[in-house]
Amino acid sequence: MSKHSNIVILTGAGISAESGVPTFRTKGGETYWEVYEDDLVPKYHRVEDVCTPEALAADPVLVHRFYDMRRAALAAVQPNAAHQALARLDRSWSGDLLIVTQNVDDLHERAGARRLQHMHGELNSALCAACEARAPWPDPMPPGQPCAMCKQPALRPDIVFFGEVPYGMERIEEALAGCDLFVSIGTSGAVYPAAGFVQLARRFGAETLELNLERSAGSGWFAQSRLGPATQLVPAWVDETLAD
Ligand code: BV8
Repeated sequence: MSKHSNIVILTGAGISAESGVPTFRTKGGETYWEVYEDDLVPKYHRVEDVCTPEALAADPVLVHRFYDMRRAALAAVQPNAAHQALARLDRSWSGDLLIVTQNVDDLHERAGARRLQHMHGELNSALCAACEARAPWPDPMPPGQPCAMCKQPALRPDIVFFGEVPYGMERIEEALAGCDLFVSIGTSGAVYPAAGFVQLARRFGAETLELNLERSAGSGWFAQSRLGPATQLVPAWVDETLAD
């Protein structure tokens, strides 16, 4: 890869997989979350049942419990070599760099990444559905928690559900317009607008690289695809980029 100045990196569930954070599963064309509840048998939650505003309105107890379980599971996982390599790149890179993550876990920041945008929200944050105030929230969040700002019993997981607008889109589009390298790590390319970022980057003339365990829905858009586990591919790519 030639020398670059400004880099945008998109990450998905695959970068956290080797930390033990379950990715999506698709069975018979349906997308599920594989969630380990108290017992060791994974339970499958259909995305439509837990990741839409309609699901939150229809069954707040289920949706809050689903996110409580995933938030609690964060205490048992650690950043892996891929998160650490990206944080090292972030610290050493003198050009523009933005890590855009679709993930709602906190593993990028725990590895030390700073130039980071959570476009689908964060497990450790609460959003007030009444006044849109946000607050750090590492604990369980039963439905109806009062907002510290407006006092309404309206706190919800600070998560971008399907049909809601992802966070930081202006910042992301600006970074894509100015980058000369776009790297996608551990994402299936199943969810938009994230899945379309590679096409935007190409239109702006950037070089494009995919690092993924297997071919994804978007592989055809990338100038180069390297297949393998993120904990091997990402540190090697960061070494290569810093040595350029
Ligand atoms: C929006 C919440 C308008 C947090 C999530 C029809 C066509 C096109 C689009 C649509 C359509 N109908 C509706 C839409 C839009 C919709 C959408 O894309 N639907 C899909 C299902 C078709 N999108 C939306 O609604 C978005 N909003 O469009 O608003 C708008 C847009 C722009 C500007 C203004 C307005 C909102 C989408 C956000 C939904 N919320 N999550 C949470 O609970 O997690 S998305 C959810 O799915 C996850 O957060 C994650 O982002 C995504 C799953 O994708 P991945 O991260 O890629 O994970 P996955 O498991 O699928 O893949 C893992 C990959 O890793 C695999 O490829 C695997 O091979 C690889 N891997 C595994 N292990 C490893 C590995 N790689 C390396 N190493 C390993 N060890």
